[in-house]
Amino acid sequence: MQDTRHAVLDALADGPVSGPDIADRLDVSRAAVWKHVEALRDAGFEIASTDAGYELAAVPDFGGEAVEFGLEAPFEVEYHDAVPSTNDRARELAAEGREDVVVLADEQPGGRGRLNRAWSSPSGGIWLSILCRPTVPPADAPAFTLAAAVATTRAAREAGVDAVIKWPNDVLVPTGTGASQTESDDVLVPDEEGDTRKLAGILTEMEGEADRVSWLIVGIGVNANVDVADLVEGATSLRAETGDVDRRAFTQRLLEEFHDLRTDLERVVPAWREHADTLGRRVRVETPGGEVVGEAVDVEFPGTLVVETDEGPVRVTTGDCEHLRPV
Ligand code: BT5
Repeated sequence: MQDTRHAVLDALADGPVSGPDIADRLDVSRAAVWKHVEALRDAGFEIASTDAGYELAAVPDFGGEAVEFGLEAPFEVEYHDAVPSTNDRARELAAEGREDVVVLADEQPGGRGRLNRAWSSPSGGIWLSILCRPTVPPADAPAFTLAAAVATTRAAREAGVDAVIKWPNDVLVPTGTGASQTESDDVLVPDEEGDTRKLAGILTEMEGEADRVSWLIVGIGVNANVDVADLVEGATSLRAETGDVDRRAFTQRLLEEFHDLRTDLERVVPAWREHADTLGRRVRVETPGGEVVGEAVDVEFPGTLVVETDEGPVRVTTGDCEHLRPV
């Protein structure tokens, strides 16, 4: 949101205040104030005009201005009712040299997961991409994926859903029906189906040189106020787990938490461990170099999974991870 519009909105929130008063305070013309008030009304803000002046009466449920209003993180939010993929739109903004912009959409007909897998993104979700330009080497980029997983998990927990993180980027909700872990590891099967359901996923993309990230886009998809029937099998939504949520508040919490963590990357891994469901489990990780099977014993900065295998510890930086359980 433009700075003056932001200031007009803040003045209205502290209202009632007259148009001339706002104009004097912000050193702009009365016509400009009127233009901003009308633009805010068009964006869904209810602005009452009383004898005492203008006053903010209601904030829209969702949208760019709505999320920016009261957001305690320095992001501009570009909202779309529908955009093929917020990550693709963020890439366009990156090419224009922008930073600290969040692209947010209600619906994404071309949502993408990792390795170009399809990501179902019906209307009612929270589909967003954060474009930033951290001054870190590319090798540190995974820490931002972990930070996004922590931020999403914390926002979900505050909304009343017991979310956990599966390495590296899945936010899951346990169904409570799974077999408990035992020491036996004779026969192991993936516990994807039935034991946990996927609530959110993260897709981090970046461009950079050997020693410096140029831009980083963290795409986060949260199945918020959507029916599970409109998602893929094995998915869940906030609606299914706890009922519809205030998407504006949820998005603000997520962005604020992400911002806090990105400014202090040292805190990311300890925060991730707190919510991790992967540590202490038997896992099978499909990596570009082959399959790694063993017990996930730790995560190290910037997001490396340490798997204790029969041949000793193996450090995995990327791959698809399955939690295994004995049959
Ligand atoms: C991910 O990929 O989990 C990353 C998803 C990132 C989506 C966000 S939305 C905003 C931004 N814009 C984009 O275009 N993308 C990002 P991956 O780990 O590869 O998981 C993909 C797999 O999850 C698919 O193959 C399906 O099996 C499953 N899946 C697809 N849609 C899902 C959904 N809505 N909920 C849960 N699981 C889903």
